[in-house]
Amino acid sequence: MGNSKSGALSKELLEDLKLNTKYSEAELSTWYNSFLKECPSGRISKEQFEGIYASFFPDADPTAYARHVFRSFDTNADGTLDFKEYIIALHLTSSGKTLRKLEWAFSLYDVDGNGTISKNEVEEIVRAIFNMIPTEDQKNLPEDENTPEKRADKIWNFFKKEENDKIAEGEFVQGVMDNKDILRLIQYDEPQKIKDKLKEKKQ
Ligand SMILES: [Ca+2]
Repeated sequence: MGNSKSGALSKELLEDLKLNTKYSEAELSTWYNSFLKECPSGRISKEQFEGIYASFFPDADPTAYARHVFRSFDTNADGTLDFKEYIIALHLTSSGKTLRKLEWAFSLYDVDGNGTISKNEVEEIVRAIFNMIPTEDQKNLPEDENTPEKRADKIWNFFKKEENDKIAEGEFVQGVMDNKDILRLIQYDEPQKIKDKLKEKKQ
C-alpha cells in the first residue's frame, strides 16, 4: 500500500514466502521481477492468470480450471491476486499432499464456498481438469475414469456417498490422506504420470 511500490521484494515478504513455500530466495526474486514486468500494478488479474495457464497447456483448454484456481485464492473476490497470493497459489497447486495443499484442494472443490462439497461441485472441477488433458491423451485413461462423469462417480464412491450427500472438509482431507487413488483422481496430473502410477501399483 501507499509508498511500498519499490522494485525489490521486501525482506518480510521474502522470509514469509521462503518459510511457507518450497521456493528459494533466488527463485522468488526472479519471479518477483517477471511478475512486476507483467503486472506493474503489483496485482495480477483473472485474465492474466488464465493467460499463464493457457501458455502451460497449449494443446488443451485450461480456462475453467484456471478460473476455479483463481477463485480459490481471491478470498476478498476483488478480481486480482497480489504477489504473495500468486506465489502461494503456485506452491499449493503443485502436486503433493501436505495438509495445506489438501485444505486448498477442498476450497477448490467447494465451488460455492458453503463449507461442504456436493457431487455437482466434484463434477464441475473434474470437468475443468479434463479440459486440460489433450483429447488424444484422454483415450489412454483407464476405462472407469475416462469421462468427467465416471471420474466424479469414482471419487464419490470412494467417499461412500449417496447422490445427494455432502463431503465436509475434515472428511475430505482424511479421505485423500488415506487413499492414494483419491489423491490421484482429485488433482490434475499429466496423463503419462497417471500411467506410470498405475503401472507401479500393479507390480
Ligand atoms: Ca459447496
